[in-house]
Amino acid sequence: MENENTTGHAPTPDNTALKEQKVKLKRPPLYKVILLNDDYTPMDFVVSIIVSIFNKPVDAAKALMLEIHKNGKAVCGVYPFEVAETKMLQVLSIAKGEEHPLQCVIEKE
Ligand code: TYC
Repeated sequence: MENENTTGHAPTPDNTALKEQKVKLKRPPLYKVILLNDDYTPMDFVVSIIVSIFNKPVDAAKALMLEIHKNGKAVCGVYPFEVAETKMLQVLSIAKGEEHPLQCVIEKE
C-alpha cells in the first residue's frame, strides 16, 4: 500500500512514512601475515616464532615452516590490520634481536 509506514518510527505530520535507511555494515578488512624464506634463519627459530606469535601447535608450526622453506612463503595468520601489523613488527624485532634475516610482510586479503 502506498505511504504505508514500515519504519517503526512515529508517522510524519502528513502521515507519510519516513524513508527506510539502508545501513550498510562492512566487515573490517583482514590482512595476511606472511613469513618469507631465506637461507640463514634456523628452522627451529622459525618454528618457535610460529608457535609463540601465531599461537600454532608445534606440529602445525613445523608444517608451516617446511612449507615456507619449500615454496618461499606461507600465510601464518589472518587478522585485522592492527593485529597483523603488531605481529609482523614482533617477528621482525625478535629476528633482528637474534641477528636472523627472517622477513615478514602483511598483505590485504
Ligand atoms: N630456509 C631456512 C633454512 O634452511 C629455514 C627457513 C624456513 C627460513 C622458513 C625462513 O621463513 C623461513 N635454514
